[in-house]
Amino acid sequence: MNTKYKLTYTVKKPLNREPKLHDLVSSFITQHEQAYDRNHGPIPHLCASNHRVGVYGLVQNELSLSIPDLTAFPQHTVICALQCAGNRRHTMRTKLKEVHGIDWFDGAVMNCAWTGPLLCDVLAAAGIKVDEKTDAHVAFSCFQTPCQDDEWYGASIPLSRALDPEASILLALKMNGEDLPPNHGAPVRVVTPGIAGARSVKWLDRITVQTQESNNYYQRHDYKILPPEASTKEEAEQWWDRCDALQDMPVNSVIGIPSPNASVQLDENEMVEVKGYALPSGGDGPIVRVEVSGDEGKTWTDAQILRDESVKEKYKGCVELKWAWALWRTKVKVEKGKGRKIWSRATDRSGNTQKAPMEVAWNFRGVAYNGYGEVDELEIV
Ligand SMILES: Nc1nc2c(c(=O)[nH]1)N[C@H]1C(S)=C(S)[C@@H](COP(=O)(O)O)O[C@H]1N2
Ligand SMILES: [Mo]
Repeated sequence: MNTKYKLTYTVKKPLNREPKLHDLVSSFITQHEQAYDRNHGPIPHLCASNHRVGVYGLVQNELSLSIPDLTAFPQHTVICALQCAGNRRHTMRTKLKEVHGIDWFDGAVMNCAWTGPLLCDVLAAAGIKVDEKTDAHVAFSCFQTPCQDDEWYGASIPLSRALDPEASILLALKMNGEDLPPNHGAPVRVVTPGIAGARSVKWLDRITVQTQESNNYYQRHDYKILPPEASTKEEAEQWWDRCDALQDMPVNSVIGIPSPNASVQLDENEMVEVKGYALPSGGDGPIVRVEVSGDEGKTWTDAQILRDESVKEKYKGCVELKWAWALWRTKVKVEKGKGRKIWSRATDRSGNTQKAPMEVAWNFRGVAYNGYGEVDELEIV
């Protein structure tokens, strides 16, 4: 363990928190104060002036890159949603069956503008020794602190994805135009658009091109969709090696306004205003449609997908919204009374759409839940 730098929080009690949904859906770009935190260990406060990222493994030239070295590569800005695989776990737990993991509600996601070199450019500088067709992987490691289940934090993605410039995978130095804050990975983190947040390794120390996936606990023993028969920790043991690591996240949407249990006054047209976010599946963005139902799916109304023009102005040259979330709003009819529900259903460019909650398969870790967005226990007056 590196004890040269300040650490905050502990292995036993890492920082894990999510913002209020009402606030989260109020801004297209998530400010870092509003962004969820997910840590498997303490937060290291590293010094940008002596930090280095090593590039090792199946490469022609091993590299040791300082932050100025990373800044010397062409810099790209990508607006993307970064989401914990366990986002919405609470809904899976309450609608389907008990699951194992942090009780995330719908706020373990942020939509930020990330800036830094493309991973593929850094790999090109090192020179890859295997051809694109070989089943190889790019592993990311952080050795700064021990974690709850391993001595270090690591993840990997397929080499083919890492080499694809269209995949927009970054070694991010900036978040929303400013240096990364320590809790989000300063001075450099990986950002893997469309892929589960677990692969976006913070406080990046090393990139390794290898023939195996990362052997870190969080790649091999967590962040997988196990089949429903793996229903206890003991049963899960037989499945970890047989299931693929979760990479692309599924299409999703969530209702942020109104809040559950709220008492909502109908407007002059007897309608309720509804707002939320929607996320495309993996690389299949952007979101093309969001529908909302105030009568448990009998009728659906198309929501308006909101476009934030100021973002185009601020992040010129980065108007591609394929990886971003979509914020949306609409008004729906809901009958007066108690115990009312509103649902949302998103569809992305490739036609992937959400299923009704009861059609979603349960999994032991409660990852990648994407049943309809739902707000319930409303009192409509
Ligand atoms: N080094 C390191 N990187 C990490 C993690 C971690 O615990 N340690 N958590 C991962 C997980 S599970 C998620 S969802 C995202 C969360 O990023 P955030 O804390 O910036 O929200 O970081 C990923 N990168
Ligand atoms: Mo996560």
